[in-house]
Amino acid sequence: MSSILLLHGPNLNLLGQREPAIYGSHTLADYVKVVRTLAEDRGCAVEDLQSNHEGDLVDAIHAARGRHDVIIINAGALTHYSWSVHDALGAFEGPIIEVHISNPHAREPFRRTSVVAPKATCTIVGLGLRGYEIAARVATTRSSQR
Ligand code: CA2
Repeated sequence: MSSILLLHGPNLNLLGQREPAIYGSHTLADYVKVVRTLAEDRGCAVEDLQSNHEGDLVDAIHAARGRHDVIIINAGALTHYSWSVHDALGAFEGPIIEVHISNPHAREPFRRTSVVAPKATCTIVGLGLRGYEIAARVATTRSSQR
């Protein structure tokens, strides 16, 4: 059975509780559920982790090597400056799908840079829950393999 690691970075545990105008009313559990349901339907296991600590995400990416086939990552604000997440992703051999709930390019200038993107197979932004569904479809499709 193939396996997906779904990672969420800082503050995404607050989804559905604050800033509904930007991030909507869905909770983190809703986002995880969309990926898990679709992936499991297609015979793929999902492990998920949300952390507010950069090192936890780096450790999880290291541990994914040889254990998971695909990483789906919304690194939160770490997207824009975490070279340690960037470097860790560089050591992962499978496809990496970067996903964002909002469209960072339509927001403050600092959000227009992603240090995750150069390591990602593809990036999906601005589609909310639908973006996660697409990410799960891509992750469970053989042609996503790089
Ligand atoms: O749109 C996305 O998915 C982001 O990755 C969300 C990050 C943001 O820094 C990125 O630029 C784009 C922020 C997540 C913070 O989430 C909150 C949710 C509710 C209340 C407060 C923060």
